[in-house]
Amino acid sequence: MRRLTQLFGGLAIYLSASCALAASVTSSDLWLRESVPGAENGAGFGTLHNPTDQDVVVIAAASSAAVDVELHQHVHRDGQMSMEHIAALTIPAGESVELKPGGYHIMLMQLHEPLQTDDTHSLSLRLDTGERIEFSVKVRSLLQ
Ligand SMILES: [Cu+2]
Repeated sequence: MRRLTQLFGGLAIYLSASCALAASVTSSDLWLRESVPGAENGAGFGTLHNPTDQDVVVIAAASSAAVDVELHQHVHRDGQMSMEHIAALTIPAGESVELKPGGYHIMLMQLHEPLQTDDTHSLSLRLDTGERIEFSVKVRSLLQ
C-alpha cells in the first residue's frame, strides 16, 4: 500500500510540473497595426485563448516596439468614442477574448519607431500569477 501511495504521489508531481510548462494564454493571430504618419502610439489586436481550466488575468504587457504598453478598451460615452486604460483583462477558463479595433486592444505607448508592415516585434503579457508569456507579432496594414 505504501508503494502505491508513493507511485501516485510521484505521478501528481509529474502532472503538475508538466502543466506549469504549458502557457496559460495562447494566440495564433496577434498583429500590430501599421502606423499612420506621425502617430506616436500603436495598437495590437488578435484573439487571446485560455486553454486552462482556470480563469487567467492579464495585468500588464510589454513590447520591443514601444516605451510602454497598456491594455485598453474602447468606450462609448455621451455619443463619444474614447479609449480607457483597463487594469486587468480576464480570459475565462477555456474561452477566448478578442482584441479588435473598437473593442479591447493592446496599446503601444510612445513607439520607438513607426510600425511598418511585415516588421516583427516582441509582445509579452504578464499574468497576475507572475507568469510572462512571450509572443512574436507581425505588423500588418489595415488595408490587407
Ligand atoms: Cu488604446
